[in-house]
Amino acid sequence: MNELISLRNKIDEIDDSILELLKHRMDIVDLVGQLKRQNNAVIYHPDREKEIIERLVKNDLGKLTKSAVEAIYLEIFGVSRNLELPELISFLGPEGSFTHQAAENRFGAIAEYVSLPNIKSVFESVETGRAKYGVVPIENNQEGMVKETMDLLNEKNLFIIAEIVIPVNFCIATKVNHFSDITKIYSKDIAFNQCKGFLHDYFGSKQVDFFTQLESTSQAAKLASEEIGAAALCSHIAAKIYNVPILFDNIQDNESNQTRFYILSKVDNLKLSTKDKTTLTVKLKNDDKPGALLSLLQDFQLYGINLLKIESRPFKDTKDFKFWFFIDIEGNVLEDQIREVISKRGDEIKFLGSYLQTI
Ligand code: PRE
Repeated sequence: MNELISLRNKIDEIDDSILELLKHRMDIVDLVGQLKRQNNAVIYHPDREKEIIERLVKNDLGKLTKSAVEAIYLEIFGVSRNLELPELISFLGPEGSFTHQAAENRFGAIAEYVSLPNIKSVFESVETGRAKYGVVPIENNQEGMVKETMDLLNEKNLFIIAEIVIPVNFCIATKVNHFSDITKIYSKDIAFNQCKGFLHDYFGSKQVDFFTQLESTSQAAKLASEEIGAAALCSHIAAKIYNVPILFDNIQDNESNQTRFYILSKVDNLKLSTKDKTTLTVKLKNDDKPGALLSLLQDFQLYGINLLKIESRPFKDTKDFKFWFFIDIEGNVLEDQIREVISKRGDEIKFLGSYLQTI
């Protein structure tokens, strides 16, 4: 016991030092904030944040993992940004959704968040200035693109300023200490489906009513926090919001399930980094003539631009079966070759944003 007390005393001393250093860091961040406000500069700089993390993880990390360093620093950046300018971030809810998790991963736990019921309302909150940034899903690597997000980007005048990729990880959160004490598991249909293997291995002998389906995994976490013996199959963030300990983590059948999200803003926040991506929508002018798409692709080739993604979407305001394209290319609009192609193609192309490429 004496040993525990002495170890805890050491931890207290270290925490005091960490706090002093964090205070010092925040004094400097405050000066950065003052400078930025004077120059009307953008507060959020994902490229600078990435640079800091990449520099730090090159060090000897001891018992820390790279992702632990990243998680700690994303919280610090969140506190920094809030000090520089408190910002409201809207996301596709409900609270505890994977979009909420993506938003928190990027902006930290301290930022102010608002959960909105659909993707359109996230766009509107940013358009009207009620929220500074909006977070919406754009793609799941198992299910494909989120059509509503592509269509709204084409329709509205907002910019993509960053992309976030997070693994779709599920956990079992419960207040009981051993899985055999769990009397009920709450979750949503999709989550039950994506964790069949684990549920079969651990709870295969249970009756059907042991598994109770709800509207959202956050509702599941809430019930797990209230009912004795109950567990939730949910995201990390849902467990965190309702303060339910995680008993099993990463229990999904498919390890490679990932979702990509966009951060939307009213300003384009342009900054050149080492590996950028530019998103465009394209309405081809001569689409009734052979080779219309080929001519665009040839321009990309001519200017040395690598195509990353091309998706077609229907025009909804005509009776024809015509379509436009949602395109990702490598590079930044600040670079000559991309500017030249955009100006050469004229009003065929709508620019949606250049941002740091995470995948
Ligand atoms: C800081 C905070 C927010 C930015 O997104 C990037 C970095 C940080 O905490 O290091 C500081 C800052 O505002 C900046 O370097 O521009």
